[in-house]
Amino acid sequence: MKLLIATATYNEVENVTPLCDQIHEQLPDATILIIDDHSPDGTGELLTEMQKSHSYLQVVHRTRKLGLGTAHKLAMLYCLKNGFDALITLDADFSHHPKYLPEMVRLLSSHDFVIGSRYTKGGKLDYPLSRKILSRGANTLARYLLSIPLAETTTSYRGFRRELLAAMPILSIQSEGYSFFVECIFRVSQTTKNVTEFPIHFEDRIAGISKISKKEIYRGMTTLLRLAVSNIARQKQLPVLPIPGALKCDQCQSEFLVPSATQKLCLVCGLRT
Ligand SMILES: Nc1nc2c(ncn2[C@@H]2O[C@H](COP(=O)(O)OP(=O)(O)OP(=O)(O)O)[C@@H](O)[C@H]2O)c(=O)[nH]1
Ligand SMILES: [Mg+2]
Repeated sequence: MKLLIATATYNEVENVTPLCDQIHEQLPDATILIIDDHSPDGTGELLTEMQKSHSYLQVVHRTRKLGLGTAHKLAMLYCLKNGFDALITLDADFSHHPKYLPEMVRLLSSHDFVIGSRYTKGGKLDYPLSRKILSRGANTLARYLLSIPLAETTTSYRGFRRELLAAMPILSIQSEGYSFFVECIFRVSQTTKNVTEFPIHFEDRIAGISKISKKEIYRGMTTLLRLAVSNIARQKQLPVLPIPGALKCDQCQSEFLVPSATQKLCLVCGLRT
């Protein structure tokens, strides 16, 4: 299986080298894709340097902070465009430990979608109590309001088979920040029933600081309500739009120009036209 392991980074200079090394140790044949949003701490420069010694590392340098959701959307399209059989995504801060990657790959051989789960039997979460309550509440709400047959619905430690990515309405996912993950899993569960989860121990980040803001939490709640309405109304699954390619971005020439609310958005340089 030709595997793509993707992560998004914003100020992860202390984490990227050990992360790449540990992913490579677990899955020596996989390609690693890192999408960096011009991190002020020099993550992007370090990645450029690392590419000289890490032949399996591919990097997309975006010109500014374009959000976690657009980075993951780009990873999904990158997987499809570059002929990978499966995509696995994870955070760069070791909350999603690379030691679980072989189990993820094993489960992907018989499932369209796999998620590393803090809330299934055997899973564990190291957050402080207030964040534990917030996370548990959001997961439970999402599970029941959106009829998702999984205990974990928000974390980004996920595996997708190529066939699923090709069949799901990736380009119709509207969220650009953290709420991308709940919207994405809702569309996954509408596309396939062959999904599974396995327990992980989610450790709080070892290095660097958190980027989640109160605004993102608020956006998460409004996204959940928007999707719940669509679920209750039993809105039909959205059309699967063709993967972009014919049109190139005027500014950076990338082929990752996708529809957004009223305009087109370049997932690489952020130009809206
Ligand atoms: N490219 C990109 N990556 C981002 C952005 N925001 C966060 N990230 C990365 O996304 C991953 C998750 O972000 P975190 O800050 O760890 O979010 P979290 O796990 O909810 O919060 P903490 O673990 O408490 O820090 C990390 O790898 C971040 O570096 C962004 O705007 N752009
Ligand atoms: Mg984190």
